[in-house]
Amino acid sequence: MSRSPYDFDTIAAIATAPGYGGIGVIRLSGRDALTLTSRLLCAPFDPEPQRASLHSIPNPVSGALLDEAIITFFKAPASFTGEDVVEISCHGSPVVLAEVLRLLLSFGARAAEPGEFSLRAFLNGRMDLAQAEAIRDLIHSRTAYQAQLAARQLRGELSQQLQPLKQRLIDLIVHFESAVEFVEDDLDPLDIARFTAELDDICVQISRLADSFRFGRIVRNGIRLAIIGRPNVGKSSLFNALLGRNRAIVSDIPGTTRDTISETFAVHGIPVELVDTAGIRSSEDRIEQLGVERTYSAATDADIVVAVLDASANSIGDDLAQVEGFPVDLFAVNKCDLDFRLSDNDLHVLEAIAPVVKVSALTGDGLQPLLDLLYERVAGSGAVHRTPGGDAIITSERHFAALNESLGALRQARSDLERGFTEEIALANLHAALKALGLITGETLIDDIIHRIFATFCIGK
Ligand SMILES: Nc1nc2c(ncn2[C@@H]2O[C@H](COP(=O)(O)OP(=O)(O)OP(=O)(O)O)[C@@H](O)[C@H]2O)c(=O)[nH]1
Ligand SMILES: [Mg+2]
Repeated sequence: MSRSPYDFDTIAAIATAPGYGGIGVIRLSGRDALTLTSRLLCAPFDPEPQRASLHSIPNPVSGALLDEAIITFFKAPASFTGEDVVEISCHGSPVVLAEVLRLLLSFGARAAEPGEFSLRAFLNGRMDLAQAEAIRDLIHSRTAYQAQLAARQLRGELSQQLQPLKQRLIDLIVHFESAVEFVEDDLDPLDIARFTAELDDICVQISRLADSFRFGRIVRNGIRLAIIGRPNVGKSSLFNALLGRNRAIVSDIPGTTRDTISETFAVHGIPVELVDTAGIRSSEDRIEQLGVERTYSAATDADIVVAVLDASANSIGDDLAQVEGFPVDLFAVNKCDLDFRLSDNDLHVLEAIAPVVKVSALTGDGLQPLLDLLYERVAGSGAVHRTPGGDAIITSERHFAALNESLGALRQARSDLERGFTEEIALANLHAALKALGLITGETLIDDIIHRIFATFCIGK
């Protein structure tokens, strides 16, 4: 049988999350996957590939039944890792899973390192690095939109978008290499114009991808939003209304919230850490003072600060005085279900500082416009990337750095050409640009970096 270029030992791990469940899966990958399974079953195991079958797993010493399991065999190379893979679906008992894994290890399997199955899939050419990273991101996604982006990358969207750019760079490199080899004279000015135009266009495409990281970073990391304001304006009520549950204590006693509370929710797929804060006022109460200090820190640490005002108050003077000096991104004028006492002039004053949304935490009115405005504020023009089937969105710092490295080299190559430098000099930068793009898909990564990337995966994946 022909071996893959990477001929590894057989690894085993529990692939499902810890805890109790309907089923729990143990995954084996490597040349001895079938033999080890036969030893586990104390019986010959010669299954049809890609088919699931029911088997009894006995205790090898007493012969008593340990569990009944559905076992699926994926024959190399048509498996996740590209090697022989066996997936043993036991009942989801941590005790049974641990015992089955222990038996497999005692028969000679090795416990898989985090991400080792995906590492093998990558090394055996089953997927490129960007796709393998997408599996990790898909597993760790906190919002449906994050999962959707990861799934698009897993399907190869980013790799496919990079492929034609890499091909165009290769064409340029081939052209220059042959020019260096065969042409005595300098490049024709017409040729230079053609090459610089081609480089410009490649730069535009790479820049577009790199620019998507502005939005991609937010989708990946989320934002922190602090709700601030005077006591009793309805900050905790707004916090609860946005979360959709009564997390914070609400009362008509000013100074109810003493400490910051935070919870995460999603706004159009972006994870938002919402922070409720103590109402700002000067107080003799030491605990309240400490709470207000925390409000200051929360507002400083936040990406977005929403200041809440009371629409039924006679003037905005008090409310504004308390939030003065804070970097307010948005005013939420709350309690709009009551008498609206703010004058047009008050609203103009506010609007001169930041956008204003009228809301009622009590009835829910105005909450959707508030969320839409928040989204616009954080996503900005990046919001256009949300259209399905659009360009790939970069969500990884590593990919962003590689794109920028490639852009830097391309711009250097372009300016060298324009300034009449030799093709050799431009070539060095074109090679560097191509290599940087290859970092994303893993073609030009050194072993050490590859192992560090896969170590961020979970065990069993
Ligand atoms: N009518 C009306 N009452 C509201 C609204 N939002 C909050 N309230 C009431 O206003 C009072 C204060 O609400 P909280 O949410 O505790 O106010 P807060 O800003 O968190 O106050 P502190 O924690 O003391 O700083 C409570 O009695 C709420 O029921 C609203 O939209 N409409
Ligand atoms: Mg409160």
